Amino acid sequence: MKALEGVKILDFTHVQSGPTCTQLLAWFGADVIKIERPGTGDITRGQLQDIPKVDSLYFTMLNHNKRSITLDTKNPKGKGVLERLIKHCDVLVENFGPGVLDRMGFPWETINELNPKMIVASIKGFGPGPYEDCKVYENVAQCTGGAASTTGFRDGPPLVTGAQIGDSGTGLHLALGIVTALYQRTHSGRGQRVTCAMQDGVLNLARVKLRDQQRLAHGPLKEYSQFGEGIPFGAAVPRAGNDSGGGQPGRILKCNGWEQDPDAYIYFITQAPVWEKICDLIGEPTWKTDPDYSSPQVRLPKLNAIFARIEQWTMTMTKFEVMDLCNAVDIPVGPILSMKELAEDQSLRATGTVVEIDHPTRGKYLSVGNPIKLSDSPSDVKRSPLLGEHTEEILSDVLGYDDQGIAELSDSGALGIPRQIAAE
Ligand code: CAO
Repeated sequence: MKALEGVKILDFTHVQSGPTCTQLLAWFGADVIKIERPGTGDITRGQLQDIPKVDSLYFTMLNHNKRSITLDTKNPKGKGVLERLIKHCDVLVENFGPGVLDRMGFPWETINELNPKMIVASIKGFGPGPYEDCKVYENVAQCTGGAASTTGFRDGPPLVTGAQIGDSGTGLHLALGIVTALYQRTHSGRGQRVTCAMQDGVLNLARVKLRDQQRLAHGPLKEYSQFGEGIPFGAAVPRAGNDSGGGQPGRILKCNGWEQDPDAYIYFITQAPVWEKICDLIGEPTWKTDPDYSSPQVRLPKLNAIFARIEQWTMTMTKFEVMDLCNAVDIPVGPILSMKELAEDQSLRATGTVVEIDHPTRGKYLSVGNPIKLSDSPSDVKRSPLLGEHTEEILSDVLGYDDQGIAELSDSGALGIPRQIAAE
C-alpha cells in the first residue's frame, strides 16, 4: 500500500506550479483526477512541442500517474459534474489566476458547503496585498521573491536561475501544506484552505539573503568576494556571483578542458575544518601554519588570490579527478554536471531519480522521477494521460453515471464538442 492510497485529489491545476504538487501526491499513491478544458486541455500539452501533435515533454514530465477528464466547468451540466467531484474528493488543488474559481461559481464557501471535509489548496502569484490580483509566471516570482536581485555578478544585471524555484518550489511547498492539512483533518474532521503564494515560496528559499540583509546593518559581509576586493557595500544585499551563501568561502573553478567544455568546472569550498588538507593537496603546505593564511579571518581579504592558486591546481585535472582526490580526504566539491551527464548517469537511473517512460504517441522519453524516497511507499512512474483519456471511466466508475447520463452530458457539450444529433 502506498502512503497516500485512498486519498482522492481533484486536480484543477495547469502549467507547472500546481502540476508539480499533484504529481508528487500521485507518486505517493493518491488518485489524482485532472480536470482539463475540452479541446486544448492544460495549455502545456501544446507548448514547446518537439514532435508535432504529440503532448509536449513540458506536459508529460509534470503529469505522471494522473487521470484526465475533459470537462467544461462553465457549462451548467459540467458544473454538476464538478459538484459531484467536489463531494467525492478529499482535496481540490488549483493554480488559476486570481478570482477564477469564484467566477466559475465555486468560491471556498460553496466548496466548503458541498464538502466540509474538503481541503482546498491554491497557488497564486502573490498573497493578500497590492499585487494579489496579478497573474504570475516562474520568472516573475523569482524576481519578486528576492532571488533575482541576489543572483548574478555584482557588476552585471540580476539573473534568474534554471531551477524552477518559483513554480516547482511553490508546488513543493503546497504539497507539504496539503499533507499537513490532511493530517490535521484526521483529528478535526474538517477541511481547510491551504494557500501558497509564489513570491512567499521564493522568499522562503532565499531566506539566507534576508539574513544577510540584516547582517549588513552591523558591517560588511566579509565572506562576499567584494569585501576582499575592497568594494563598499550598498543598502541592499548585493549579487554575490558564485560565493557560497553559507559562510564558508566557495567559488566555481576551471578544470582541465574548460576551453572546449562549458561545464568543465567545479565548485570548491575552502571550508575551515579542511583547510590543512586543501593546503597539502594543492601543494602549499606552508599555508597551514603561515599566520597570513592559517585562520579563516586572515584569509578573507585574500580569497581571490587563494582561489586563483587552487584553480591552478584544479585546471591540471578533469572535474571528476578533482572530485575523487578531494572526496578521498573529505573535502566537499561539486563538479558542474551538465543535463547530458545527468541524463546518462546510471546511478540516477538505478535509484529512479531519472526514469525512462514509454508513451503511446511520443515513444520513450526521460523524466525526473520522485526525488523523495519512502522506504514503505515506492514510486512507480506511470506515463501522463492523453487529453480526456479517462473521462468515461471517471464518470461511470467514480461518479456512478450510467450510459444515458454520460450521453446527456456529451450532448450538452459539457465534455467537449456536443455530439451531432441526427435531424428528425
Ligand atoms: N472549463 C471551462 N473554463 C475553464 C476550465 C474548464 N475546464 N479551466 C479553466 N477555465 C477558464 C477559467 O475559468 C478562466 O476563465 P475566466 O478568466 O473567464 O474566469 C480561464 O480558463 C483562464 O484561467 P487562468 O487565469 O488561470 O489562465 P491564464 O492562462 O489566463 O493565466 C496563469 C495563467 C498561470 C498566469 C494564471 O493561472 C496564474 O496566475 N496562476 C496562479 C499563479 C501560478 O500558478 N503561476 C504559475 C504558472 S507556471 O509558470
